[in-house]
Amino acid sequence: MSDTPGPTLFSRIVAREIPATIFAETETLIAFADIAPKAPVHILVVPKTEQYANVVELAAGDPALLAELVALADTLAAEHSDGDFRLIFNTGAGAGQTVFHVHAHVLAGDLKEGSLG
Ligand code: D5M
Repeated sequence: MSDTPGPTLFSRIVAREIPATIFAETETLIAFADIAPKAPVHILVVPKTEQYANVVELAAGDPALLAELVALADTLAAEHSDGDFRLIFNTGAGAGQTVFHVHAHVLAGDLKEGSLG
């Protein structure tokens, strides 16, 4: 997936070329349902720009955008659950990252205590 030329999968969702259940969209971010949910609420929050492959690049290149992403995750967790949530950034193929366009997994709602998701 990461080696496919052209727009990333998530850029194609931003462009509405691939359908998704979209929960929020701002000038800089989009949030939509994960296609394979791992929790009662499982939302991906994604910068529209595909210039950052992972959260380390995003934090170094645009920390304000990372802060916006965290704030949107918080808002969505409050809207869709009780406000508590896990925020997961898989970073690198060995950690399970499959889409190399930075994205946060927002997991919420009846999470198993002590589990990392
Ligand atoms: O997370 C990539 C995530 O992207 C994974 O949880 C599945 C999700 N995914 C893949 N295709 C789609 C579509 N079309 N819509 C919504 N969600 C999707 P990673 O951290 O890279 O493993």
